[in-house]
Amino acid sequence: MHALVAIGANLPFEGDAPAETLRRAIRAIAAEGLSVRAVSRFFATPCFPPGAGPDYVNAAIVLEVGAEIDPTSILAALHRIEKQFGRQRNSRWGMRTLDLDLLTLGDSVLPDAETQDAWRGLAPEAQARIAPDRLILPHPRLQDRAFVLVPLADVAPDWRHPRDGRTVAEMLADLPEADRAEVRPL
Ligand code: PH2
Ligand code: MG
Ligand code: MG
Repeated sequence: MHALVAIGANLPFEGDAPAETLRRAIRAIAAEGLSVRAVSRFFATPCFPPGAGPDYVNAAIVLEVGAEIDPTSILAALHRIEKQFGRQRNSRWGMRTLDLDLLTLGDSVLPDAETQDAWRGLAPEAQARIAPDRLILPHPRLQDRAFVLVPLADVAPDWRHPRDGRTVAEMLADLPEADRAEVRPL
C-alpha cells in the first residue's frame, strides 16, 4: 500500500535553505524505516495564506507501507522528523522549518466518510477558524491546493480520491490556471 506525503518548508534550519532541509528530511524519513518509493520535483510556491510569510519549497513523496500499518504510527514518525528539524508547533498556517503532511493512505477514509466529507466541504471562513483534532484522510484540503497537487501529480497523477471521485490529475486540472502557474519548479 502507498502513503502520499506532502513536504514543505519556508524557514531556514541550521543554516540550510528549505530545499536542502527537504533533501535531509527525505533521508531522515528513510532512516525512520519508512520506504521512500518516489520523490517529486521541488517547487517554489507562494505562501498560503498570501502574505503570511516567505515562499515555501514544496514536494511530494510516495511511501510504501505494509497493509496492516496503523496510520497514527506513520503520523508519529512524521512528527518526530519535524521535531528533529526544529519544527515548533505554535501557529496553524505559521512559518515552518519543516512540515510533513500525511495526505493519503491507500484509499482509506478516516475517521469515516461522513466526517471526511464534512471537513472537505468546510466553508473557507470556517477553514481559517477551526482545525480537526484527529487524523482526517484524505487530507481535507488536498483537492484545493496547487502547492500540494502540482508535486503530487509528479508521483501519483492517477491516485483517485475515494470520496471526491477525481484523480490527482483531474483535481489539478480543475484548479484555476493562475493557481497552477504560481507553482514553479526550482
Ligand atoms: N503549508 C502550510 C501553510 N501554508 N503555503 C505553501 N505555499 N505551502 C505549504 O506547504 C504551506 C503553506 C501549513 O501546513
Ligand atoms: Mg501543511
Ligand atoms: Mg502539517
